[in-house]
Amino acid sequence: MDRTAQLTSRASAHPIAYDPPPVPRSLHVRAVRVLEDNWTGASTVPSRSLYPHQWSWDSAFIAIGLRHLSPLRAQTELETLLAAQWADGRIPHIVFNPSVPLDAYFPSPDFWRSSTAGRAAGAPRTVQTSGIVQPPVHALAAWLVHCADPGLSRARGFLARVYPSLAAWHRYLLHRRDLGGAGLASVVHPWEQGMDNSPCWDAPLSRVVPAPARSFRRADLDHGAAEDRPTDLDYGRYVRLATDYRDGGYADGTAQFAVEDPAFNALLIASEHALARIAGELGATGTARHARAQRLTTALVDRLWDPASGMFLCRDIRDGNGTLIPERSVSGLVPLLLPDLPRDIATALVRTVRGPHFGLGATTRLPPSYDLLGEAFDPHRYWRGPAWFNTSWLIERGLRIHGEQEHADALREAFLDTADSSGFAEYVDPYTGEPCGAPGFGWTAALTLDLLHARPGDGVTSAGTGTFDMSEKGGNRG
Ligand code: 9WN
Repeated sequence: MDRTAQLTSRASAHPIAYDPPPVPRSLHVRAVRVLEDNWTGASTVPSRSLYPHQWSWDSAFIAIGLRHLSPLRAQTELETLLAAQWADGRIPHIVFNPSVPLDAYFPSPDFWRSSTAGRAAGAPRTVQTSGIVQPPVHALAAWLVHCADPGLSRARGFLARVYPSLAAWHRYLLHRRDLGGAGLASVVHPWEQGMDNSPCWDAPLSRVVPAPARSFRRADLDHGAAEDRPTDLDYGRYVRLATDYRDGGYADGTAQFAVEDPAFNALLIASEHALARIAGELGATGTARHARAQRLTTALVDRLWDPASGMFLCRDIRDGNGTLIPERSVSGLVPLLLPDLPRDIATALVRTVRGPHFGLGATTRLPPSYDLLGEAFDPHRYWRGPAWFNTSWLIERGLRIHGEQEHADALREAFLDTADSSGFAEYVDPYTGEPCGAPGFGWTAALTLDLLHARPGDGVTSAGTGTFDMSEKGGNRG
């Protein structure tokens, strides 16, 4: 049976009340092909050319799409990543594939030296990883993967096996990374937040002395256009921060770059709600976790909400005053994902994403990564303007959760059209949809499958319920 037929037969074995729009078979098939091409046997690379290893938040998004194709492969994707977790709880941002040549990606395993430099922090001995992290989408992904086939999940003990790792991961972020002392997690490198060269980092990065250009060789320019990628100066600073972290044994607390970011923390909150659901499925009570997620939401609003901008901003923990960074990034819209957000804040976020700074539904069809009116805006350069598919997926979900069905439907349609017409590009020009970066990108294809096959609101309830009630597909299909 081919995969499309498998999917159809699995879906019909579990009839659901929602009548989804017809799935364009050819788009489904094209997205599946990307995921097949990028599959290594145990995980999925973001891109065969530019990113030939396993990336942390990519794998979480990829698992969310893979669950519609093969729940087993989706479980395996997450299990492979978690097998590289450090003893202190961190999930590394890259798990290196030992069969890929060292010069295929920079920084390579011999830069991070995880098994030696990371020994005190509990890096694994048998697998090489980076030493920084990425946004915690994993518990949310694990729950959604479980919900796609609870019978298989239970038979394999999937949630029981991943729960302790996910709990340790959240503990690491909430304790070791609370560098601002207000309960939120800080990122200590732009790569940790996932939006590498966002203009939000320009001010905190300007205090970092770049590593000399001759001390490293970028591999990304072998595959990507220089004008679409971060600059050499950015790279010098990324290398300096990573080198200092490594040379300090990956111990937390002394980083010269430390930022509280809205998307990173919103994803942590969404994942904490998911972990509560997972605990419930395993027979424990998730009440304490839901309560913690609500406290975190309060901290997020207290620390990062900026009423004047109508969105969340980043807080620079190391500038001497802990000030909000006056740059509008798509990161500041991602908290829309949270059902517990105060109503007035959710309303303001919807207004902002549709207003002149992001232009959704007016000048753009997908939300740009950065303020269209910002001085640093560039429609092609990495996270300084182009539209990305993972953030579009998160905002589509947020719009739906907060009852904005019409806007969510338009964004879903724009996502699917653009993913298809761009050849599942890594990112696109927000005005024209012109493809940029790597073609055949993992999370673009995976999230296409999710938007094609998931029920709207799948895994979450709408706002106002006080919890993330993600039970609609889980719990009773085993
Ligand atoms: C550094 C893999 C990753 C994504 C990030 C994206 C880019 C790496 C790079 O690619 O970052 O981690 O080399 O630029 O910014 O979000 O996870 O797809």
